[in-house]
Amino acid sequence: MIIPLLSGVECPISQPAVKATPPFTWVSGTPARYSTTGTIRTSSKSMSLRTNTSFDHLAELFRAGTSFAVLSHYRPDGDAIGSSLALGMALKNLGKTVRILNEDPLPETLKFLPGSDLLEQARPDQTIEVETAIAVDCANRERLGANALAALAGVKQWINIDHHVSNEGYGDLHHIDSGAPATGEIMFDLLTAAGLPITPQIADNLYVAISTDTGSFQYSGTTAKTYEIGAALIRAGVKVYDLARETYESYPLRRVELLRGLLNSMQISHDGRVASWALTRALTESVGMRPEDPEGLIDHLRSIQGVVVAAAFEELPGTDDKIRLSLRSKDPSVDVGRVCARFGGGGHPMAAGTRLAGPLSDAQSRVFQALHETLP
Ligand SMILES: [Mn+2]
Repeated sequence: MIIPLLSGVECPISQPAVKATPPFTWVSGTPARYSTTGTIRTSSKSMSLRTNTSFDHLAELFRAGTSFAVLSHYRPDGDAIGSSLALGMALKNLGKTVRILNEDPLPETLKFLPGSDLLEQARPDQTIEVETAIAVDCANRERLGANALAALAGVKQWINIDHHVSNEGYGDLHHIDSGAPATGEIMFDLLTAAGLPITPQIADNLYVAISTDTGSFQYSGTTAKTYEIGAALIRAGVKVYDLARETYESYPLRRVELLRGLLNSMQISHDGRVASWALTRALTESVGMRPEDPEGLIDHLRSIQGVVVAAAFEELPGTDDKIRLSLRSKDPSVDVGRVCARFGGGGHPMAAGTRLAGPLSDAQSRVFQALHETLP
C-alpha cells in the first residue's frame, strides 16, 4: 500500500522515491517506467489516471519558447540542483533566455557543479519575467518556496518534471515517472529524446543528480538502466572519481563533528533492531550546523547489522517543543510510513517522517512504543 507524502509534512527524505522499491512506487507492479508517453497511475487509491506530456511535446515547447525559468524544491539536494542546472544549461545551449533559481542558496557542498554560478536565490519582492517555468524534482508547488513562486507569478505556463510518487501533477503540463530513482534519470532521457547535446558540464550535473539520489547507484530503485545512463554520462565526459571525491569526500569537518555528537546520543533498542539518535538544539548550535549537514547521516544507523529501523529525532528551533522524526526501514514488511502516519506524518514504507510534540524524551517513548507494536 502506498501512503502518499502528506503536504506540509516534513518528509525528511530528500529523495522520497529513491529508497522505495518498485513494488511501492507502482500500484500495479508493472514496470511501466520506460514509456515516455501515456499514463501512469497516481498514488491515490482512486486509481485515477493522469497523462504525462511526451518528451517529444516537451522538446517542441523548448524549441518554440524564448524564455524559461528552471527551479526546484527548497533545501535543495544533488538531484534538485543537478537536474536544474542540466536542464537550464541545455536550454541556454539552445539559445534561450534562462533563469535558474531556488528558494534557498546553493549548498556549499554542491558548489563544484559546473554552472552552479548560474543558480540564483529567489529574493522577496522579485519579479522574473519568463514565458515558461519548469519545476524539476519537486513533489508539490509549496516546496518551490514562497519567494520563488511570487517571483514567477506572471508566468504563462508551468511544467512539472519529477519522480516523486507523491507528485499529484501540479502545473499545466507534467512528466512524472515515479519509477525513476532520480529526476536526473528522467532529465537524461528528456534531453536525449529532444536531441539536446549532453555536454560534459551537463553530464557532470546529471551524474551527480543520479548518484546522490541513488546512494551511489545502490538503493533499491537502481536498475540496469540507471547504470546504462551512468555509462553514457561517462562517455560524455564524466570523470567518476573526480565527481565522487567532490560529492562524497569533501564534507566540511563540521558535518563530521555533527556525526560525532549524534553517535554520542545513539541508542540501540528493541533487541538490537532499532538504532536511534537525537539531534538536540544544543548540538545544532555547538557545531554551527547548516541545513544540508545531516543529509545522509542516518545511513550510519541503517548500516548496523541487525538493525531493522533507523530513527533520527531532531529538536526543532522555536518555543513550541516540536520534534522532527525521520524513520528508515531495511525490511519491506516493517512499514515506517504507517508508523509516521500514526503521528500525523507520512512517507513510504521504507522511508518516512513526521513531527511530534516534545519534549524529546516523551516523543522518543511514544515512537519506541509504536515501533514495539510494529516490529514482528
Ligand atoms: Mn530526486
